[in-house]
This record gives sequence, C-alpha cells and structure tokens, in this order.
Amino acid sequence: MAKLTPMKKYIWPLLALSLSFCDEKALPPEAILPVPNERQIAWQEMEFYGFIHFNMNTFSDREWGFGDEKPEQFNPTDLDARQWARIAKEAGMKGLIITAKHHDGFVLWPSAYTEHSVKNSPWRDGKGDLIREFVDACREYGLKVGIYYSPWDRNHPDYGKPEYITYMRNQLTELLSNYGEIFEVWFDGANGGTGWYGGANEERKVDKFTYYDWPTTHELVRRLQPNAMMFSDAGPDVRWVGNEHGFAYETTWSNLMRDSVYAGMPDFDKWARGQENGTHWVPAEADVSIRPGWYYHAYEDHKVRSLPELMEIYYKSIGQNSSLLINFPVDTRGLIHEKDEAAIMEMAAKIKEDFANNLAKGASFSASADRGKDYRAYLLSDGDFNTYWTTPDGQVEASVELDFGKAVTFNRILIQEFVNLGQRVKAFSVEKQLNGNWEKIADGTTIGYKRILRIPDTEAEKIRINFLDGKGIPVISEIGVYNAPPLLFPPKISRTPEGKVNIQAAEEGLQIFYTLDGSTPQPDGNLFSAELAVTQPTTVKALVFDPKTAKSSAVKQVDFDLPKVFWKAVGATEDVQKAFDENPGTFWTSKTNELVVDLGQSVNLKGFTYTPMQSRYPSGFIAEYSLEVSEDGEVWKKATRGEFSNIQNSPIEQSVVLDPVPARWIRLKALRTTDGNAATFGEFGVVTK
Ligand code: FUL
Repeated sequence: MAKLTPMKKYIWPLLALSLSFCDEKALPPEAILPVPNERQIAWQEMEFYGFIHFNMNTFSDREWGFGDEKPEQFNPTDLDARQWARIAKEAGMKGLIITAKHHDGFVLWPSAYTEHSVKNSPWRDGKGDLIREFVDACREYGLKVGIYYSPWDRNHPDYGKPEYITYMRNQLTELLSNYGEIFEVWFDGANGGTGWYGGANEERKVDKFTYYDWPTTHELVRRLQPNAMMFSDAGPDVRWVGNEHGFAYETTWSNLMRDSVYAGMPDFDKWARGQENGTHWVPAEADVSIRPGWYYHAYEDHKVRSLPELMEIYYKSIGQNSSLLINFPVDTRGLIHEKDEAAIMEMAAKIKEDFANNLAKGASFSASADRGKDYRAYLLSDGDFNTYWTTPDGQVEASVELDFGKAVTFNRILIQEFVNLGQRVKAFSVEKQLNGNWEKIADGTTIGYKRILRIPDTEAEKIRINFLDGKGIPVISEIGVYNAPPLLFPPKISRTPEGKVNIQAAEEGLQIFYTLDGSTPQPDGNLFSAELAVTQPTTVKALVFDPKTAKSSAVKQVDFDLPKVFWKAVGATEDVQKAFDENPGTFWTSKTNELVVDLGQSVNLKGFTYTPMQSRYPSGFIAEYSLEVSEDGEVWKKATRGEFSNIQNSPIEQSVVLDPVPARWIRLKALRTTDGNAATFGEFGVVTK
C-alpha cells in the first residue's frame, strides 16, 4: 500500500474507536452510480451458465448457414434435451441459453410466422417443438432458461425491409409468451450481408443503429419478460466481452456509456473493458465454445478444450468481473458429445478442488478503519455477499489484514466488491508477512463482483490487502484465500516445414510420451527424447507425465499432413514463405488477394486449411474464397467456393472438406476480406489423408 505515515497509523485506530461509540448511527455508504438493478443482481449471482448451439448448421456442417437450407435437413436421430440439462447441472451451471434462431433463419419451434422451422422437418414427424423440450428439461433440472435470437436472418425474404421487424417481434412474442420465465434474451451482434433472402441471393446491408428500432423491441421484451436480461454487444442489461475466447480483462468495469455505445457498432471492442465513468450498469458476459467452432463438426472431435484451457477461461472470466457462458455444440444425434461432457466435468471438478478450503475462514481479520459494528472486517469471510466491510466516508485508502495464526501456503486470492452500491476500486495491492517481514506479492486495478488473483505458491502468516484508489470508499463483501493444487499442462506439438516434430512440456522435470499411430499415449510407452521425422500425413498424440506424482496431463493431438518443405509460391515475393511455414504467428500479405502454391508433387486433395493472421491488429481476413487446382500449372479447375463465416470474431483455423480432386498447383483466392484490406495468410495447409 501507499506508505502509512506514523501519523496516519496513529489516527486510524482512534478513528475506529470513536466510530464504535456511534455504531448504532452508522449508516450504509451512499451508492455510487451506476448500480445494478434487481434483475442484474439476480443475474450476477448465476456467474456460470451454458450455451447450446444446435440448429440447421449442425446438419449443414457450417458455422453460418446461408439461409437456403431445407427444413428436411434438420433431423437429429437421438435428441435428448434432458441430457443437456443434466450435464449443465452437474457442471455447476445455473442456466442454459439455446439458439432458437441463428443467422440462417431456421427456427426450433413451430412458429406461426414461417414455414422454415421444425414443423416441416422429419424430426418428430414435424410435430416437435424443441424449445418446449428444452424448457421442460431445464425446469426439471432447476436451470434457468435463456433464448438466443439472431436479428440477422439470411432466409427471410423481407430482411432489410420494415416488414421483417414485425416478423422478428412476432417471433419474440411467441418465444417470450409461451415458455414461462426467461432469464436472458441474447441478441447477436452479427448483422447484415449476403444471404439467400427467399431466393433473392444478394447482399443486404442494414444500418444496425436504426433498422431494428431497438427501443421498441426492448420495450416488448420488458413487457413480456420483466425479469429477463437483454444481451447484445452493448446491452442494455449485459454486454459482450468483445472476444470469443471467454476472456475478460484485468481492468473490467461494469459501467458503460450505454447511450453512445450500441449493438453492432464498429470498433465495439474499444468498449469491451467497460468504462470507469460509464453512465449505466452493463456488466460483461464472456462467451466461448468448448470447441473451436460454435456448431458441431466431427472434424473438431479432437479439439475439445483441455482442462488447463478451460481453467484459464474460468479465471479470466469469472475471475475478472464477468459472467461465463460456455457453449456446447450439440452433435447431429442431438446430444452433447461424450468428449465435451468429459471436459466440462473435469472443469467442474477442478473448480471444486481449487476452492475446496478457504483459508480465510480460519484467519482473524482486522482493518485500518471501519464504519462501525455492522461493517467490520470479520464479515469478509462470512460467506454472505450482502454483508460487507467498509470505511467512514472519505476514507478511500484503507487496508484489511488477515492473520492466519501460523504459516500457510496459498496461490489464489478472491475478492468481491459489494457492487450493489456501485463498482469502486481502481487500484489495490496485496502484501504478505512471513517471519516478521512484509513483502508485496500482487497488485491489481478493478475488482467488481468477483476478482480472483492467481499467484505463485506463497507462504505467509499474514496478508494485507491495501485498497489504494477508488471512485469512493471501498465496500467489500468477501475475501477468500485458497491453495489450488497444480495442474499439468498438455505438451505443445510443432513441426518444421521439413517435417521435424518437436514436443515440449511447459515445465522442467516432466516426461513426454507420444504415439504416431493414433493410439492413446501411455506413461510406459514411447518416451520423447529427440525430434521425430514426420514426413507423411500423421496424427501425433502426446501427454506430459510427472514422475514425482505419477500424474499425466490430458492428451494433445495434432494432425499433420504433408510437410511443406518442397512447396513453392508462384509469382510472389520471398515473404510468401510465411504463409506456409508451419507457424500461424507469422503472416503474408497478398497484393493480388491470392496465394498460388506448387506442392512439388501431385496429391489427391481432400481439403484445405486457412488460419487468419494472429497478430493483435488483424487485417485482411479472408471472408469469401474460391479454390482452384491444376495438375500442370496451366489449366485450372474450380474446386470449391465458400465463406469463412464468423472469422472476424473467431480467428481460428478454418477447415474446408472437398470432394477429392487431383492437384499439384493450388490457388486460394480471397473474393472478399472482412475489412476490404489486402488478403493476409497466417497459415495455409492441405488435407490429403
Ligand atoms: C456470434 C455468431 O455469429 C456465432 O455464430 C455464434 O452464435 C456466437 C455466439 O455469436 O456473433
């Protein structure tokens, strides 16, 4: 903390003493606006809930359908919404939100306003209502129900005209009147562009600010579901965190200048951290899928997020003043895939393990100042969010000390602000005392509803949390101290263009076991000691093993195709190598918006991959592409054409499957980039296996 002068040290206890005489009169501190309303208070306690992405895209194997899909395509073989609810409940989630209508316009309930729905699908002989089944399952398991509704509709002929807004409101009325209480209505920010639009097959741009007349729609939702939170990029009740990794920020305010920031505005990410002086309470929600895509693709079955990745998400969302919305891409059976279930259960178990024992419960608390008997420091570990420690008016700078009575070891510190009176803290630090010496171990900026600091294993007899700066006096609900058991990270697997594979563990003293035949590596199998030559399409699987604890990490799998050493770019500069150097961290910009590669040998091409550039300030992501192939470098044949939907928000490797075609030369052309800039290539790859 800022150094206490001897004078200040002397005054604080006196102040506390004098306040204790007027205990009965100590009034709660005045709120600092903005503050959460009742519906936001109920929502913030949920913290963790799930997304279900299941709709037409599940069957067309896309992320964004074009709108020309047919209801007959929607045909889950084994749909069981109770399985989704059971898994969510067991994982500790408090609710589920389902994609009632995604950008392709297909709806999961028999809406009276469209034929493009389950009623014309083979599922349950056209008599099914998936929203009904979902809602019933959620109620059975005690989960709250949320509805995702895409304003953009690539199927509807009227999209872009005023009539469509009526359609949208009619459908919302159905959804919000017929299925009981809804806790969140999720309005997606992706909006406008190309689509089928009832056969028009064209691009339709809308003015995102005016077209939807949001105030009227918001009123409708409020009238039908007064307790529902409305989500969009910028609220009104809960805002997007600005990325699809599930990460909030070290500094995350729940305040937002809501009147000047609106859903779908350009550069929304500038406001993703919130604004210290924001006029409205619009907290962040971090959304992320348990796999790279939001929808199910069998080719991502081995890309389910590992436990370390999921825990990183947990700590960067819930641990950084945000709620967490994890998505399950329900598969074509209509079930959450076994691997996704296993992953979320591991995560739930690890969260329990990390927070199993709150060392703060056994500590004695004292404070440099408090506001009186109802606001004493011991309330910081009473497990009741609604009781809090705070200081006399004007006392912004203050500290709280925890005396464990003996040396304890810990690596997590949890702090909750009583945000119902406004988010305040702007700067804080943590010190520890061992053998009489105080030493700073951490500092931070905002706290908000919940902040969890992860620090290296630390031994201390006492800790002191110094509230250094804030928008007003600190008002703190809870402090927790925990010792989370270590986590073994799966190894990193990489390959050089020549085909040399390297496998690395995150720490020293660990062993790596691997396989090259697709089988699961075992701690008594192949021990990795030197680079491996992988010159044919091969699946490399590896795990990290700790000989001290005999524990293994999760298995990491990477599918390598042909090595790229003999590849040559046609008609381009040297830098072009960066487009296929097995390192997505480097990139190449193409002035002609295309990449032409000579593979050096003829292959049976079954697909290709494109990873957009991974730099902090992205540019030139390919949004629409064509792929041509040639066997002699002169006669070219069209192989495919399509779009990389959602690449802007989710800049991950894009995989395209082709009808096999012989090829030696390949031309990947950007027909459109997301920002109109010259196309960039982080990494290009082929699939021949
Ligand atoms: C995005 C959409 O475009 C994605 O497809 C997905 O639904 C995600 C949750 O929101 O904006």
